[in-house]
Amino acid sequence: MDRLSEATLDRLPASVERFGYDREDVATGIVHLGVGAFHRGHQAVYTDALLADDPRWGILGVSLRTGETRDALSPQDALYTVSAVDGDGARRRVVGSLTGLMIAPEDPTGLHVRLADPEVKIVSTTVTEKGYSHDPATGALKEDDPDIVHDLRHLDHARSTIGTLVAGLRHRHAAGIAPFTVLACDNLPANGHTLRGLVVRFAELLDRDFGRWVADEVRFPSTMVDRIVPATTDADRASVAAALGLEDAWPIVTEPFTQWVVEDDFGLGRPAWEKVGVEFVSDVAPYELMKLRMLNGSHSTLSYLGWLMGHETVAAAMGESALARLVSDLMEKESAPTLPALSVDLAAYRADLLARFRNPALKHRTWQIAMDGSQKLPQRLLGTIRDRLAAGAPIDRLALGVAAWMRWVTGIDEKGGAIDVRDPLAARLRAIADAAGPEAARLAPALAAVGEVFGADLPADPRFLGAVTHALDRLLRFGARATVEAVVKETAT
Ligand code: CS2
Repeated sequence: MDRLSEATLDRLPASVERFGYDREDVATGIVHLGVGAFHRGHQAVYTDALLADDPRWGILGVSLRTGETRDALSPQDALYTVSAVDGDGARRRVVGSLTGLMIAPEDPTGLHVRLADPEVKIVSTTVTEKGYSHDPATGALKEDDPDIVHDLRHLDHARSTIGTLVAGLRHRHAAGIAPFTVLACDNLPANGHTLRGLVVRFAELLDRDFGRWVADEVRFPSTMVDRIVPATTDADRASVAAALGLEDAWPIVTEPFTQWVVEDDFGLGRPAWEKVGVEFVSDVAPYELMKLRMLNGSHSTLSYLGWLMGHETVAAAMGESALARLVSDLMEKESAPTLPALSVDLAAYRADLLARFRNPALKHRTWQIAMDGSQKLPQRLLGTIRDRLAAGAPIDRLALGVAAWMRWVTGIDEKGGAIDVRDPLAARLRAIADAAGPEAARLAPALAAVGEVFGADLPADPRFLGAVTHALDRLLRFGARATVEAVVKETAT
């Protein structure tokens, strides 16, 4: 079968949409760090929709570590298919907004030249929660992180996201070119603000004057990003090939829903993304909190518990009625009450989320969402817990979510089999769990003492520790299914 590419584009069936601009006219106004599935199913799609109107904003996709994306997409001229799927079928579109692909470690100098190009006005990031070299509980730069230590000494060969951004800014500063805007697009709390703190700190450690320039001149708008984009499978590749009549080595399969709320604070202009559905606001924080606490908090809870019950996908986990009820109640009764006032109907938002989780066409693995929990828990569940405790409100369901994570990181499932725990702290968490043994009264406080996840306040709060220990005890004794059923029954009002 021939490959999707510029040369084969006109063989696409009419059922597949395609971009309506000449790619020769497209300039590179954006460099994106972390050109994974999420970026290609979200920002690159919004951008694709407006390049016909304004060709200044093509995207150079950069991988900071491995070359898989470049190797898959370069032979197809950086074209790829996005399929939006649900129970009614699939809508497919070939996206052309990537103007090129680079792998940072292969050509750091070339990347820094591109970052210094005045045509580049925005540098955006989706490098996952663990890609920011920060302490998730405080948001501070981990100055002893080996990549940060390396990058402070060898900025020309920067490995980290922060080092790469600073290398680009430093070249611009030296050449008298106005800085690009840094656009954070990961699920971190106050993502732009957090990234600003990290970049400014790194720049100050290099040189105080340069640090001041970064603090004064560079804009870091925060964003709320939302689209469920599971990892692509071989079955996805096969169904896309069948629909296209052409091979696409790395298609994206996602849901129809998409949302992007962005703080309108760009130093050198921006694409008119509002024409294609992006919401520009002056303060993104309330949207971000809503999304992280409602969607991601329940997504993680659903995934740990669903996986422990033996469900491979989110949709299958939602088929457990008690579990579906638990996450619905978690959103309604524990997360929503902590959110600031917003002109969003939270009951409708919750109902939409439950329907999105049930999407039968998405094979979103619970294991994928369970990954990197140490980096996700603070903004998904622990902030909500802090607000609930401050209000003297109960935290039973949130505590069960945290306990399910603790159960997961022990690395041993309910049948005694191994769990493939992927987390930057996996080895340390496992060692703590092994030393404590399967006794909730020892295990819960030992894991809660991991400061970069729980801070100093939560482990010292008997209400938090009591609720988590109780939930973990039940999970260890009776298993996830019986525990979820019992909690749902007890908390029903
Ligand atoms: C998920 C998110 O993998 C995860 O941890 O919770 O990637 C989720 O699918 C997105 O945030 C949805 O916008």
